[in-house]
Amino acid sequence: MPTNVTPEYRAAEADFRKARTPEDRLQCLREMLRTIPKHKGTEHLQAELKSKVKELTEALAGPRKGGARTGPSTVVHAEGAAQVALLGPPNSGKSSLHAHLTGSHAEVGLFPFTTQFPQPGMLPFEDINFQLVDLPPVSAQHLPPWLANTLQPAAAALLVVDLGDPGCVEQVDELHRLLSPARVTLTASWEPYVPGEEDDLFAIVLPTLLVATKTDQLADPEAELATFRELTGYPYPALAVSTVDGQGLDQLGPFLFEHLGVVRVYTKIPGQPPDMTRPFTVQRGQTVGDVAVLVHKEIAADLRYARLWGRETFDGQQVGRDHALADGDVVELHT
Ligand SMILES: Nc1nc2c(ncn2[C@@H]2O[C@H](COP(=O)(O)OP(=O)(O)OP(=O)(O)O)[C@@H](O)[C@H]2O)c(=O)[nH]1
Ligand SMILES: [Mg+2]
Repeated sequence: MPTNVTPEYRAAEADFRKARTPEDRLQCLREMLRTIPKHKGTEHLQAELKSKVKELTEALAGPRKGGARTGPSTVVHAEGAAQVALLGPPNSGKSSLHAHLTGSHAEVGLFPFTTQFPQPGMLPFEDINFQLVDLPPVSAQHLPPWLANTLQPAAAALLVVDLGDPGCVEQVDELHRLLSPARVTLTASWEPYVPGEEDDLFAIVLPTLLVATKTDQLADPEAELATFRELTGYPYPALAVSTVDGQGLDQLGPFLFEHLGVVRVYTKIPGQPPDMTRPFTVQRGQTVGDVAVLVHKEIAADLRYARLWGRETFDGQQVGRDHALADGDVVELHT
């Protein structure tokens, strides 16, 4: 944060860090631009804010007929328990994986650069879904200018690699080199990332799972995966899969559920049985107050207490808004 900023700017920046949807982020960016002190020391940040506003405005406006950009939208609104982006070199099997896991009709090609635009799809896991976003390859030959913007709502990434491709080590190195100037960092840590006041405002930090594909073509997938990890030094947790024989595919949902710390919360109305069909999802550590916000903003504002049924509480226990929830909890919100 620049020095000598007004409380107004400070608040706008804090809101920006918390904003989850592209629309909210754009609104916060505009407010930051309006309230930032206009002097030499902030010129760089002002310019950056302006370019981010322009980028996001254009992305949200979508492709225009006769405009410079054509094709589907590059903004994918997060849905389900979390959004997870598929990143990887050309032809590594991202779209095949997407199609198998989500039932999407993501185009699979014999040749690299088949996918050109983001494609969302839902991976079902028990009674929730994860949103997987298929993406074009990350390669120096063609890097979509909108990629970082599209990755913004993602909570995590799958780094999809074909270990049978002799160029895979170089390609994955290149992918990291290309993401870095776009301020996208892949990390092996799946602990929730909480940005501090001094952290890069526009950084995107994605917990990453290395997904080795096409294992049906490898003689000894686990050994080749171990060699790849040793050679590259990439510390990501890893999973070996094949869309041909199905290896490993059923492990992805449980991995995401566990590592993203998903907590399912069921709601009930006083005197009625709980709705066990559609849970709200929060992250481990989130509270009754956070669920209330998901149910309804007004309920959240007027919340007095909640009654809770769950594995870690006695039935009907009265708790406050700061009570942290556990997976499977049933809550009754009282205003
Ligand atoms: N044997 C085998 N082939 C696979 C597997 N997954 C993908 N393929 C093949 O690999 C090729 C590329 O697959 P895609 O899913 O289009 O790869 P992609 O990463 O989406 O490619 P781009 O969109 O160009 O980046 C296709 O010929 C697929 O049939 C797998 O698990 N086993
Ligand atoms: Mg593809």
